Amino acid sequence: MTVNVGWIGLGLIGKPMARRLVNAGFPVTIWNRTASKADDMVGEGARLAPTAREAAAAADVLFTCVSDPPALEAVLWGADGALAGLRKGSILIDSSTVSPGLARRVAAACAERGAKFLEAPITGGTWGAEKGELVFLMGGEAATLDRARPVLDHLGKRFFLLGPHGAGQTIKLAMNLIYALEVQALAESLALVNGAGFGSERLLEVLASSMGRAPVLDVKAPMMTSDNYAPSFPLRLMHKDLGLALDLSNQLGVALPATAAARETYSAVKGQSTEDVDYAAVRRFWRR
Ligand code: NA7
Repeated sequence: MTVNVGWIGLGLIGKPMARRLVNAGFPVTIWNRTASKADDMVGEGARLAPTAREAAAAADVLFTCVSDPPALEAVLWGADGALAGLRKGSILIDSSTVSPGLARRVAAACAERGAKFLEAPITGGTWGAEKGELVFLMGGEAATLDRARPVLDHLGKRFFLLGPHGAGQTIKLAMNLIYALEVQALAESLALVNGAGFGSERLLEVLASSMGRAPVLDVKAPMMTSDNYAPSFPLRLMHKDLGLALDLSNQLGVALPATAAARETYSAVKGQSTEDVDYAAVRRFWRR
C-alpha cells in the first residue's frame, strides 16, 4: 500500500530528510513558510501544497521539522495550520527540538483528531540527514513507531523509544547540553593555550592521546583551528536548545549552573554573528 508523506519545514536538516523520501519513491507533499525553498524539490518530484493544512490533508504520515517552539505552534495551530487538515488514523512525526511540554500538547491535539503522534527529535546533523543515518530520540507508543518504520527507516539508523511523550525531547535537551559544554570546554582550553603563546595543534595532539579524547575533537576542532564555521548544526539552534534546557530545569527545580554559564557565551556570540554559523563558532568569544 502506498504511504503518502507530508513534509513541513525545508531547513538545513528538514530538506535533506524530505529529499531522501522523494528519492525513495514515496509520494511527498511539501510545504515551507518560504515557498521558494521548495523549488528544487518540486523539480525532483515533490508536490508543493499551498498551505500546511493541505500538506497534512494529503498525508498518511506527516512530518514537521521546524526551528523552535513558536515555529511548531505556527505550523500546527496557525492560520491554515496542519492540525486542521490532519487525517484521522494518520501519524504526525515531529523532528523539531522543542520543549517536552509542547510535545505533550501536540500529542493531545493529535489524539483529539484521532491521529497518532511520535515525538522524534534527531541527532546527526546535516551529514546524518543526507545519508539517512540520523539517530531518533523518541516519545510515544511502540505500535505507532512500528507503523511508521517503513518510512523512518529511510531517514535513520537508530530509533530510541525512550518513554511517553516528553521523554524524547527531555533526553535530546540533556544530550545537547553535553555537546554545547564540550564545545565550549574545547574553545576555552584552546583560548588558554593560545593566550600563553602556544599553538592549538599541540593541545589537540595531546588530547587525542588522553582521557580527553572525544569525537568533538574530530568534528569541531578542525572548524575552530581553520575559523571555518559553515553550519552543520547552527549556533542559533544550540542557543535555543540551551534555553529550553534551562526552562525545563527551572520547572523541575534542578540546578544547571554550567549550562547557564555556557548560554551566556553562546548568547554573546549569537548577538555578534551576522551570518549563520555552526556552534563551534563559540570559539569567537575568545577571539574578540
Ligand atoms: P533551519 O535550517 O533553521 O530551518 C527552520 C525551518 O523552520 C524552516 O523551514 C523555516 O521556514 C521554518 N520556520 C521557522 N520559523 C517558522 C515559523 N514561524 N512558521 C513557519 N515555519 C517556520 O532548521 P533545521 O532544519 O536545521 O532544524 C530543524 C529542527 O531540527 C530544529 O528544531 C533543530 O533544533 C533540529 P523558512 O524557510 O525560514 O521560511
